[in-house]
Amino acid sequence: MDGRDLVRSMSVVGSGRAAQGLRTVRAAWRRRRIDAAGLPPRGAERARVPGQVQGAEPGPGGGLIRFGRSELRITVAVNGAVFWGWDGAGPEPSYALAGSCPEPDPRAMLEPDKDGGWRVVAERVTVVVSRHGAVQVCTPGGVLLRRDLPPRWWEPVGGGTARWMQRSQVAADARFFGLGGRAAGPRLRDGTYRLWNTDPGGAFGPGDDPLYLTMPVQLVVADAAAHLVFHDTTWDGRVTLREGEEGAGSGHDRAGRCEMRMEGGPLRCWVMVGTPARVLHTWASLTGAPALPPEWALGHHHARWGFGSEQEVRRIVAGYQERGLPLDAVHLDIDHYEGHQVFTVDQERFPKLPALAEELRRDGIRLVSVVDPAVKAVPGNAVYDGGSAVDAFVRDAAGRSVRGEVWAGESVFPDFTHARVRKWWGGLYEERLEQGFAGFWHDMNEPTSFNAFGEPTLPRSARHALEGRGGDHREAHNVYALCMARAAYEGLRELTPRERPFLFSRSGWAGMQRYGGTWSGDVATGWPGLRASLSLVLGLGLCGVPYSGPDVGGFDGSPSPELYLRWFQLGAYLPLFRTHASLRAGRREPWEFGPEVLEHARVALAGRRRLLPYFMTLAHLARRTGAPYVRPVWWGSPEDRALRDCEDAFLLGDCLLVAPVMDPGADRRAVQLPRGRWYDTVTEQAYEGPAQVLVDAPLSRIPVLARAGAVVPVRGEDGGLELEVWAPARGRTGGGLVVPDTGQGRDDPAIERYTVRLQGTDVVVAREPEGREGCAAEPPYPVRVRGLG
Ligand code: NBV
Repeated sequence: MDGRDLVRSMSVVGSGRAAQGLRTVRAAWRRRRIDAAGLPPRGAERARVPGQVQGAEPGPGGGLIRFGRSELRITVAVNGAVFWGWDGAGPEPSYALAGSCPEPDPRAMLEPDKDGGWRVVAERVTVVVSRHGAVQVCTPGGVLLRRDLPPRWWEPVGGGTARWMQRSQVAADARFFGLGGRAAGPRLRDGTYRLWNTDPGGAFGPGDDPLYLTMPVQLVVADAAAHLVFHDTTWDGRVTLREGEEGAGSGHDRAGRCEMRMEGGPLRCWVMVGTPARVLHTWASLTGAPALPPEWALGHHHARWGFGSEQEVRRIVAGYQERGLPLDAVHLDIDHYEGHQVFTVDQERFPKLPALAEELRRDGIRLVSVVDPAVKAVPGNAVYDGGSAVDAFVRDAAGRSVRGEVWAGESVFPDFTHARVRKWWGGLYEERLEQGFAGFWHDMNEPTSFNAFGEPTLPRSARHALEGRGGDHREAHNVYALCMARAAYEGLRELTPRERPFLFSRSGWAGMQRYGGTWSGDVATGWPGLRASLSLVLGLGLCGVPYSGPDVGGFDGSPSPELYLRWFQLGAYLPLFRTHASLRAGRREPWEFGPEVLEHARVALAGRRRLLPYFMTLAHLARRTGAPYVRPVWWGSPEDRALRDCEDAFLLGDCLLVAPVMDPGADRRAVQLPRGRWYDTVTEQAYEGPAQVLVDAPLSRIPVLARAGAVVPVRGEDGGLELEVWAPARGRTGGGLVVPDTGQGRDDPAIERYTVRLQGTDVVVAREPEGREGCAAEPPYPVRVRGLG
């Protein structure tokens, strides 16, 4: 038992749940016993490398290259992504891919290269394979982006799963991003990052790794180009990164390095090359378009672990209403369950939930329900009985159901890697809809099971269907939450065919954006936690998951009024804007921090409401292009190295640059601007980038700058759509996209395009014609020009 285990078990014991504390000790022993019996002992292993090249066979989009002790399959897909798999691994089956694998690009050819190697030349990338099996990814102009050295496997002598290791080199100037949600990012510094979805078991800060949502996706940004590499294997692993160094003027650069060590699974990967926007577009075309949230989900949410009753919910809602503060959703945590059992309601404390939901909905407020995967293992619990009837729960290698310990007590876990189980689980959301819930918040789905020692999850030997292939938890663990999200999403689509399902999930994996978003989990209250919040949102966006946000104010403890306000101001510009906190944490309502904070929070809330049409536009653009709403400042100019290292500001879409305050006592801050003119959206002062500028950041607001020429769709005073247009710089033009959508239905409104130009001292805004014959028209909304000084 290490120190952390001890803290984990003590915190459960110490929280007054002594009986549960003891059960976590039992659960941990049980887990250990199951694995001792169910996992093959690690015996002698044989190391292997590919060996010398033997020959090659061209095939569609690439071909197969044979080595003495392995073979490598390379295929360029029509979307420009390159796939390669060792030992003959193909792209399917895969949990990440949306639907089936894209068609091979017939233009990509396998050709002999010098020294006995081979190469595949495609439109956006050239892949060169050496005769020993090193794989180089180059731009079409021949600049090297990544070199994968020949991999190495360790195979158990008696047969079984092989571990593998892959070392790679990237440009000396390259920066690493991604790997899922990392608290210490977004730029991933030298260190080892684990790929194993983990509940850190308490509030986390920048030093904690891994967290709930990991994925083997790296976005590497260098002068020559960006590339995204995805190792499509769900197993546990570790990625060690080391940034390169440039030998100033000496010409002796040290390459950046990446070493990946995986406990099993195929050695196969996808690589996409281009600008960040292009790479993310290709990634979304491969793994699926991000689900579109309903408009209300882009508003302000209030959650709380510890809403004791319907009256308490009403009291909080009234607090918002009496003060005229916008509120769009209220989240009910596990305390509204009967004895913490999922898909139940405590009838004493929440006797008329559907009526409460209806009442709130009339005021424009939706109810969101937490949903935990663990099911209390007692006959008479309808979910347990129903699941048992369809053989839904995970079993161990001996065929006994695996029991863990979660909130409700001894629990079993649905095996979401089975289509039948997903179907059954998806149907259970009908009960939630009948209770009046409009959205769903998946928690504890790493999956977490409280164990006093060892890992807080299921035994590694627990069996899973894995879509009929069969396997164990080592392979299924990281996709457990992804499959749970799929179950809910598909169930909701059937149950409410005319609505957009809204769900977000604590854990997940590559491709989870197809079903919804995520949130930070239990981020520690404190200034480092505030920084970690932004890191998570940025990093996840670069992995293709654009909708997320933190617990505003942090999960535990009590933020100072200043910290709470700065968090609130940041949250107001993130996709999921939600205040939430733990059972024992201090209050989080904006009026609990004194009149000054209340007034500033009111401004942040009003600002968010005003920006709703912009957020909705960003949601549509994310769905169509894969571009996250929240982007690093280098998004449009990745070659600007000063921007690449900037982690304390972000672009919200194309139009806005948000510079949150993440240090106590600050009333000004430095902002690294990308090229072009930027206006402070409050003072309208213009700044010229690229530059580092000092801007005012009084307690009343965080700096938000608008790009000259931008068209920002906003909600006007009367609730209608308006265009806020920022004057282009002299000699420049501007423009923007608007997707007018105020709904929650399935229809897909067309994208409207606007152009902006200066005519004398006037700013002229025109709507671009839709068809070829049409002519430019006046915008159908009121236009407000700003920045004319
Ligand atoms: O359901 C209770 C909490 C929830 O409030 C939080 O947001 C989750 O991240 N949940 C974790 C389980 C308990 C954590 C100590």
